[in-house]
Amino acid sequence: MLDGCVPYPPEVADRYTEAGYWRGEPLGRLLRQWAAAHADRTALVDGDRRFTYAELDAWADRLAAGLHAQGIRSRDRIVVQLPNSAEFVALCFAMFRLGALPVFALPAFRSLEIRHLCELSGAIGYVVPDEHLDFDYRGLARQVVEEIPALKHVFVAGEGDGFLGLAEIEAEPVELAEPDAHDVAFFLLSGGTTALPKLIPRTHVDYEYMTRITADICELGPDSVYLTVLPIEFNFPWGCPGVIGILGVGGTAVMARTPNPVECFRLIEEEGVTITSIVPTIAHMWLEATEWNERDLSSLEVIQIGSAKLHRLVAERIEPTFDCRLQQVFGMAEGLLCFTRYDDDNETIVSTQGTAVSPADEILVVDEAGNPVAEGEAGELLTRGPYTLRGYYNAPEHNAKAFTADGFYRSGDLVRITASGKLVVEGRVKDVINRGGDKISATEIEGHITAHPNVVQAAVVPVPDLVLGEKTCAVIIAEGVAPKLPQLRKLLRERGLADYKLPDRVVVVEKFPLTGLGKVDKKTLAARMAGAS
Ligand code: OOB
Repeated sequence: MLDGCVPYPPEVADRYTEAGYWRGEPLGRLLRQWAAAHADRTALVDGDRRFTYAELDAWADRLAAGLHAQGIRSRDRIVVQLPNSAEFVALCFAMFRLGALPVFALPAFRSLEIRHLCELSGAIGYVVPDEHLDFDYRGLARQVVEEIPALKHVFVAGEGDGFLGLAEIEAEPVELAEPDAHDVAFFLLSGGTTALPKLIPRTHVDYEYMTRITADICELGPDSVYLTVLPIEFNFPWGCPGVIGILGVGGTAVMARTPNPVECFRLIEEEGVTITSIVPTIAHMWLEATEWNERDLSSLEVIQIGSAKLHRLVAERIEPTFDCRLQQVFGMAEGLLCFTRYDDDNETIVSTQGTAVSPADEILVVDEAGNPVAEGEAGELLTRGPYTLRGYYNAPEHNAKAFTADGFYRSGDLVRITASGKLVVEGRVKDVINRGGDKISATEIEGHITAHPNVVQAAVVPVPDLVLGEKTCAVIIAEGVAPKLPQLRKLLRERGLADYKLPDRVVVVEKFPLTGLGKVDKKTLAARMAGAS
């Protein structure tokens, strides 16, 4: 495995292979097989462009050859920041064939996050769109290239404007050595318990297994049509079963540029979408939109909802409003997925996050001392299994804390298991704000806020919000004139932070409540802020 990654112990890997979970085939080869089986079926729909499996397969070959001709080699890292698009899929499969490693960056990321990802991954390349949602990514690329000398290549999906366009580098397919299927295929990003995201190496075999088993649970087939609503770089739309899962069964993935119901409902009607995955905030927005919607949404068979706590009242409205199934999904980029199942009773579906998708997923619920809690009690979720990472990339110190000695990942989520064995998310022990499914590290934001000359100390806590579930509240102790919200947001934006990370509220206090150990007592502080709204 790539240096800096933690491999699965050999006896565990053998067990997963013998059980048939891991099939030993790299993702680039799998697309070839899918294309052979479904050559003329539609693989991707992106605006008015449609691509058959044969076309996608050939495109990936041409792009792989082009990247190779540009000097990109196996194990080279490339930060990929593209909107939901056919290019993203073709580029990823091209890189899988080459053994080069995409590092998934969210389109919302700005210079600070991109610089961090480039440095952390040792990337030599960066791929951006020309423009997306009124933002010119070539300007961002210019800024990043200046600051990161290791970045030798920038490719642009669309008009290069001084950079090479992706379409320009395509070349006649060449013979390429296949990567090892047990090695890293790409990097996902962690939801930010640490100040800046960590890289999650996902292997060809682990990811293929996860997409296959979830496609099976969702009963996907060649007639299934998946609508990609969430940013495609998220684990949820990419592989739970998402885009890869649908391609594995010969179905069609349709790209939505935004979660806006006008766009998404039109695509559902026009393309006969059968399945999609969204976060609770979007579910809420779509429910409201059904009041005026005139589109025919009857093709929808299931809506998967996850990434943040789904309020029971919202959950209860999904099936009657959309006349389709609701599937609750609890997941993480690190691995473990829990789904409710189609044949679960209604109560289970509206009030739990179901059960793990693989029989080989191991789940422990432990107290603060690391001991298993009594049945039905809440505790921290620890997990390991055939598609859960064993360590973040190049992060030995963090890994020592984030994993137990026997390889369980400490999720930082507080959960309980019901008498019938279903998982229910109760809260978190990690210092993260879950803003409508977007994960924000409190530590990261605190660091930036204290850069303001008049801020002595800052503590960032979640406050409840009807629509987003949680919003970000920055509590500060100031010296002299305290900055107001617009000033703080401006400061953070100038420092290169993504917009979704900017605080929604600022509250000035004289002092923070402290724990017995003298640390800021965030629980008490969050409760006070919730009361003060
Ligand atoms: C998904 O992945 P991430 O990596 O963005 O975030 C993971 C965290 C979990 O540790 C948990 O804190 C929270 O998001 N979460 C939920 C949840 N699903 C995820 N909290 C409450 N209820 C849920 N249903 O968010 C993700 C990855 C794959 C599939 C679905 C979600």
